[in-house]
This record gives sequence, structure tokens and C-alpha cells, in this order.
Amino acid sequence: MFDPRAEAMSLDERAALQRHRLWGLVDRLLAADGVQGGRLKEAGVGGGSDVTLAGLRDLPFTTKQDLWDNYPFGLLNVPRDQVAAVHGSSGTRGRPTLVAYTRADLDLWAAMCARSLSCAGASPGSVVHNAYGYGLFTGGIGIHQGAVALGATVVPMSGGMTGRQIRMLTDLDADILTCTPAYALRLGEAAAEAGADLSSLKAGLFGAEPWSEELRTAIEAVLPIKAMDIYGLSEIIGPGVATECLEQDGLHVNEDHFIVEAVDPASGEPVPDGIPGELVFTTPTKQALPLLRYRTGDIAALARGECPCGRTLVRMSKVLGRADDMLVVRGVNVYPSEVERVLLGSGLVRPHYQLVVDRRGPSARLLVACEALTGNPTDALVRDLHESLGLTAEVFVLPGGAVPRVEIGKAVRVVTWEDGGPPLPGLS
Ligand code: DLL
Repeated sequence: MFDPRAEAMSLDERAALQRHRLWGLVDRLLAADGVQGGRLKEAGVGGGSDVTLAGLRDLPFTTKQDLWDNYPFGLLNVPRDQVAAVHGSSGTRGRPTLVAYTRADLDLWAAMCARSLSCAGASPGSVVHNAYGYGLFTGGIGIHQGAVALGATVVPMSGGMTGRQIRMLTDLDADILTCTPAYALRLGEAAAEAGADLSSLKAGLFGAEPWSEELRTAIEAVLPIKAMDIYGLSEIIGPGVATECLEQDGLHVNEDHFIVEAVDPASGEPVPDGIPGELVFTTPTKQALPLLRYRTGDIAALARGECPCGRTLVRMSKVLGRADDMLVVRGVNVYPSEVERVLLGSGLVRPHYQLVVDRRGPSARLLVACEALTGNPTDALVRDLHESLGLTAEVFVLPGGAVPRVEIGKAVRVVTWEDGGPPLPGLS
């Protein structure tokens, strides 16, 4: 439940708490004398009390490369037998990332996910239909533990078997739905096809992949809910790092446990509030894998000031993209999220799309596969995309249902044809 002592404390109180916890972290890293401790020593830090919150910006970063270089347990900050669980990301875009948790870390994670669920409108007694994948991925088990900690009833569906999901949603009168935004759309579509009544649903917590305001509108059109954004990453803890409240005006970062900065991705220097930058997190209370200034690659802007919901936690915008998601097509920088905004903002197509970058020929092509609501929107979309991206994309309007729907895992928004292909029927 909303805990005013933690979520609505005065900024001075919170800063004092963060400083105290940061000192503890620095002392623990120095004592473990591992990679991060060594870097702190090199930076001239001899103990926690040498560090201030304002001086955090001068401390060394940690990166995904550090996790890979020290895979699987090289960055562990506790004895190996204190590791209660491991999670991570599957590494579809590279090598797997593995994250260790002590029992205390698991308790913290559950508390943060309970906070997120409550922030988005869940309460003890809620029925949480959890369609995030269970397993190494943090979505399923993280939300599950949070729902249990909140005192809700969790329905551990995992992804896939959409017909059965619809059945359970209606039979159990779930009020909270948790899954990826792409799967929420799929569930909405399937419920309409089945004529199912999902009116017990009130709110959804959707995350694990980028989604635009336009996609929010599309989800709220097919499901009778408020669609809230939940953000997190395995390296920091999983889901539960930040969540929107019912105001839907930025995600409250649980900054008493995850200190956040936004930096210029090129220079690493802090950017002012309101300016998009790469999110950098420090985890002062985590035990097994505490991270100092971890560079996420996720781009978002920070905003301070009290929210009408009463929380004083700093807010982050929706993730605008990832530093490494940018496509370069014929020299033009294209963010998939921008294409999503144009497509869905046009009101001409269904909220399902896929981008194909064809790099087989001498000059790269950007293909956009979508499904029309009515008529043939090709010319209008080519024009809108050109106006917004400065690039001529080739728009393919496929028959309804032909753009792949994701049932399990994260949506695949971009495919690249190097020599093989074509992965999507109807495109050439
Ligand atoms: O996706 C944790 C999670 C599970 C968050 C369920 C929310 C809900 P990873 O698999 O490690 O962890 O992937 C983390 O996914 O760095 C972002 O690029 C992206 N991501 C996560 N949440 C959001 C979001 C989980 N709300 C990576 N908006 C992150 C945009 C998100 N991108």
C-alpha cells in the first residue's frame, strides 16, 4: 500500500537517507575489493564518508560490458552461498546477463513490486492476472512476489495460450492485468473476438518494452482499463524500479532504493531535468549485485516536484528509446518509437506493426508492415513518415492479422534482412 513515510517524505529527508545508504554501499564495495571497489579506490575514494550525493557524478560508471566480462558471478558482493536466486535477460540481442539475489534482495524486490502494483491502483484483495513470462526473465516472478507481498490474489498465467487467459480473466474477475503492452493489445483483440466480458478489469501495468502514448490510447480502446507504465531492468532488480500512478504523468522512481541520474549518452555528463538523457542507476541497498552508476542505455527525462497523488519521488518520462535501438538507414537516424508514434497517431492503422531494415542491396531500405483500419492508407503513411523521419519508408499494408502478434516474451518490432529473409509473408 501507499507508504507515505517512504514515498512522500520531504526531499531533505530523502536526500539524507540516500546519502546514508550510499555511504554504506561504497563501504561494502570497497570491503569486497572487486571490480567496482577497485575503481572507487582508483578514483581516490577511501570510504563512504568521502562521497556526497552531489559528488556521485564524479564516481565511475558500471556498464553491461562489466556484467558480461565478469559473467556469471564475478561481480558478486556476498559469499556465493548467500545467493538465493538468479534472474536475467535471455540475451536475444547479445550475451545473456545474469543477476544474483540474496534473500534480502528478493524481499526488497517483492516490496518494490508491491509498491508498483499499489501505485497503479491494486490493493490487498485485488486479483492480479499476471501474464508476464515466468522463468529467468524477471517480469513473471517479480510481479508474482509483489502481488503476494501486497496481499493480492495472483493468477500466475505466464505468457501464451491466449484463449485460456481470456477464460481465467473472466472466471476470476481479475481487476489488474500485468503483461507486456503488445500482449495487452493481443488480449484485448482476442477478448473482442470471443465476445468476452472483461469489465472487472480496472488497471494494467505494462512494461518490459518501449511503448508510446499512442499505444496507450490503443490499449485503452480495446480493454476497459487505465494502462499504466512499469519500468525496470534485471540488472537493477527487475520490474519495480519505477511505475506510473493513476495520474499517468510520469513514472515514480523508487529512489530510496534506486538513485537515478540522467546523463548525456555521449559525454556521460549529467543533463538538466526535463532534458532526455541516458538513465543511470545506483542501488544502495542491494546485497548480491549492488551497482554503482549503472548505465542502462534507456533514454528518458527526469522531473521533480510533488505529484497530485502525494508522492514526492522523482518521476521519469516514458522511455523514449534506447541509445542502441537507433537504426541508421541511408545515413538517417530512425528510432522505432518514432515510427510507432506516426503510425498509431495517424488513426489509419491497427496498433500492430513491424519494421524491416533490408540491408541486402547497396542502399538500405526501411519497410513498414502494418494493417489498415479502413481503405488504403499507404500514401498518407509514406508522407507522414517522411515528414517525421526525413526518410522515405516503404509501407506494406498487410491483411488483418498478418503482422505477427507476440504471445510470449517481448515484441519484436524490428527485423533486419542481411542475406536471408523475408521473415514476413507479403513483404519483398
Ligand atoms: O524487462 C524488467 C521488467 C519486467 C520491466 C516487466 C517491466 C515489466 P530486462 O528483461 O532486463 O528487464 O529488460 C530491461 O527493457 O533496459 C528497457 O530497455 C526495457 N524496458 C523495461 N521496461 C520498460 C518500459 C525487464 N516500461 C530493458 N518502457 C530495459 C520501455 C522498458 N522500455
